[in-house]
Formats: sequence, C-alpha cells, structure tokens
Amino acid sequence: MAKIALITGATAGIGEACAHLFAREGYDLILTGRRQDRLDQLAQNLNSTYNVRIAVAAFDIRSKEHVAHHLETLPAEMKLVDVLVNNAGLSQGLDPIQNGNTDDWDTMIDTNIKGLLYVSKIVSNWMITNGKGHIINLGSIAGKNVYTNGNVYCATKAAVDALNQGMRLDLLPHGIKVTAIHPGAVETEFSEVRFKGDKERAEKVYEGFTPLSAEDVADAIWYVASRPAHVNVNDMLLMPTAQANAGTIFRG
Ligand code: NDP
Ligand code: 8X3
Repeated sequence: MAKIALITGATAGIGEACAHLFAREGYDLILTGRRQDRLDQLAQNLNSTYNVRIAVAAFDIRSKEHVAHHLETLPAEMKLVDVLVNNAGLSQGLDPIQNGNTDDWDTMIDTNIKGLLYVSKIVSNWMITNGKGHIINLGSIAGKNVYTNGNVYCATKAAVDALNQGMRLDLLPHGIKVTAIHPGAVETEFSEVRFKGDKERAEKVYEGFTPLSAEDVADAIWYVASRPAHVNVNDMLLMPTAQANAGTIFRG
C-alpha cells in the first residue's frame, strides 16, 4: 500500500512543491489550504500525472473546530498518515513593534503556532495508533535570528523551533520522528502575502541575489522524509548561498 503524506498549505509555494514531489515518489496525499479552487486543480493535475490517491480539505487552520471537522471526517484509510508536513504559515507586515498592527499579530500567532498545534495534536494521535510517523515542521531562519521589524513573525518561528523540540521529546516513546526545516529566503507568495498584495514591494525582497525556490525546500523535505527508519534529521537550516543569516543578504 502507498504511503500517505498530509501537507498543510498546499495551495502555493513550498507546500505545493512538496505535493508534486511526494506524488512523484508515489505517495497518496491529503492536501489542505483555504483556497478550494487551487486544491481541486492541484489534485486533478497530480492524480492524472501520477495516478495517486488525493484527498483535499479546504479549511482555515486558525479554527480548531474546522481543523478537527475536516481531519476527523477523512476516510479511515487516509488517516494512516506516514508524513505530516506542517507547512501552512505566513507573515503579515514588517513594522517596528510600536507601530505593529495587532490584527496582523493575531493572524501570525493563530496560523503559525496555534494552527500548527491543532493539526499536530490530531495527526500525532493517528500516528501513535498506527505505530509510526514523521512530523516535519516548517520553521525559518527567522526563528533562529531576529531581524529588524521581524519581531512577531520571528517569534512565531522561534515558537515552532521550541515546539519541534517538544514534539520530538513527547513522541520519542512512540517512535515518531520529528524534524524542523528552517529555510532562508524562498521566492514564493510569502512576501506578496506579507505586503498584502503589493507585488512590487514583494519582488524587491528577491532582487540582486538568487533566493531558494520552493522546489529547493521540497527537495530538502523529501531528503529528510526518505531517510531509513533508524535515521532522523532533527533540524536543517537551508539558506541561499548569498544569505548568511536572517538579516544579511549579499546583493551583487
Ligand atoms: P506561500 O504564501 O507561498 O504559501 C503559504 C501556504 O500557507 C498557502 O498554501 C496558504 O494557503 C497556507 N495558509 C496560510 N494561512 C493559512 C490559513 N489560515 N489556513 C490554512 N492555510 C493557510 O508561502 P511559503 O510557501 O513560502 O510558506 C510556507 C511555509 O514556509 C510557511 O510556514 C512560512 O512561514 C515558511 N517559510 C517561508 C520562507 C520564505 O522565505 N518564503 C522562509 C522560511 C520559512 P491558503 O492561502 O490557500 O490558505
Ligand atoms: C521567511 C524568511 O527571512 O523573510 O521565514 O523571514 S524571512
């Protein structure tokens, strides 16, 4: 029977690239995100190209009721999840703390920390019942070094780093692997979302150097997911060559 991966935030960027890679490798998939049209299109493409089973579930990860409803009502055979990629996340704004928009803070905290927790609680229980599993959390270089005006986004990714360590300890007796991937700058819809649709400002983030692509990060996720059963990659920091740390990018 094919292995199963549940990928949150599969409607764009890193999550979508993971969906392609895991389908190519023969995984059946559960794909989530809020945009139903994108999930349906992706499922159709993957199903016709790779002939794998795909379940899609469109919900807002910030709602614990919606997370529980959509995950618990999946068919029983799709709950035999081997790999959970906790990828859904976002940044909103880039302002000094004294000018920060408190609604943006709520959105980042509710999505990046609480949403990840709601999904992890349900899926880790499935994995415990199944006696196996691997949780891969999308952290960020922003969780390792704070950059100017990154304040709350950086804090949410530092929380993911801490939760990654906590999950590994708690799930150790159950043989469940836990990994964090911490990328530097990846050119996706991330900056457009951060700057609320300002494409010009978003494009400037990636000017003058070669950022990571979503596919580069998906490759790293596939690498950690495909190690032998006795090998776990605890953490991986994956940077563009031109980026030394969160705040230092060499633009030639
Ligand atoms: P994208 O904006 O391209 O994709 C983000 C995904 O998250 C989308 O599929 C989006 O789906 C989903 N998402 C956002 N909010 C919600 C929500 N409330 N409920 C459900 N799904 C949601 O960004 P990336 O691919 O770059 O980001 C993926 C992850 O990687 C994030 O956790 C991000 O913090 C992290 N990361 C990104 C880096 C970068 O430079 N791009 C670097 C380091 C880490 P939809 O809008 O359909 O809901
Ligand atoms: C996304 C990378 O440096 O733009 O996590 O915050 S950064």
